[in-house]
Amino acid sequence: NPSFNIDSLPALQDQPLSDFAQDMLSGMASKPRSIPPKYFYDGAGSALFDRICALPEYYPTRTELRILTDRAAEIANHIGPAAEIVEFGAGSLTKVRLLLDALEAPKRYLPIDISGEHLDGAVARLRADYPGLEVVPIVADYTRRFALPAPVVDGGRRVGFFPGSTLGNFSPEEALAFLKSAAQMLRGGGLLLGVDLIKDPALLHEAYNDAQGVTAAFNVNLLHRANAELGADFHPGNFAHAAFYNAPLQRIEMHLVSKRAHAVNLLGERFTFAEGETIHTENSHKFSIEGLRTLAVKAGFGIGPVWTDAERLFSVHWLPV
Ligand code: AVI
Repeated sequence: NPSFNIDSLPALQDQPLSDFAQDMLSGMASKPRSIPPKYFYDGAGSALFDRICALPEYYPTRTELRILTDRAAEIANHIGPAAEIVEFGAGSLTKVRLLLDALEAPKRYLPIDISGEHLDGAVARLRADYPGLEVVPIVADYTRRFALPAPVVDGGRRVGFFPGSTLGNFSPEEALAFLKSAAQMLRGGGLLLGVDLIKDPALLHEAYNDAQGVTAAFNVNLLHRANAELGADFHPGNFAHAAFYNAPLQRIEMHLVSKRAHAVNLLGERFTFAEGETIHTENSHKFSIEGLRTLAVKAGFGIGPVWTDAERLFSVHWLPV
């Protein structure tokens, strides 16, 4: 065919792989296998996470909300005037409402989240309820470098908000790197940071092994996502949810355990699984108040007050910078 032109064909093999594709390939090729937890949060995964937050066993969300509700005035007093709030991993934008109500009229709110789909709906609801507030959603992976718009007011203080103990999903090195870059971004203001505390492992076990199996569905959703977005052929029924407390490392670990010997095809590669072999999908580190403060100081923050609940399940720290 004389009109055939190879340059007009889509160069499939030259197309750059998405971050998810690259991280899945390297995670399946490594031993032990792993998938970074940030990939939990596609549309379906974010909705499952919202259901986890409402579970009777999952104490962190309601405990942190209670602390923020009960101590809002005191917290706002320590934070002082803030021109804008930057929230990392904003999700459904529920907790920030407590801050917006308590702080002295912030002008702008910058919610950052990896899931654009989830953020859009939440932003529309927030705008309707706070008509005077400028809301600028940023769809970004805040575990990597990203840029913030110029400050809304010259010399206006920027306050960071990082609730939910998402810091605990980073490795200790990643947590330090994140806090260092947050300290630079927030200089002149500070960070309001919520982290889960070390506690009775039985309580932790229940929180990550709920009776309704929502956490299991959240974990297995990673495989559905890989099938839908990368054309993989995971059979989710071949994997079981496992979550346990690793006491020496002070973290809950989540894994997907292969129930039988089988193989999976992913982006032209074939990966064999032995029975009992696991894919490590998440670490959720638990902190002591002193441990968190040491980390914050290493990253360049000062130490402000900390608020906890009566049972000392969860902690909210004000870290000025
Ligand atoms: C978002 N992150 C703090 C949750 C946690 O507890 O580590 C994610 C989660 N994984 C299982 N349940 C909830």
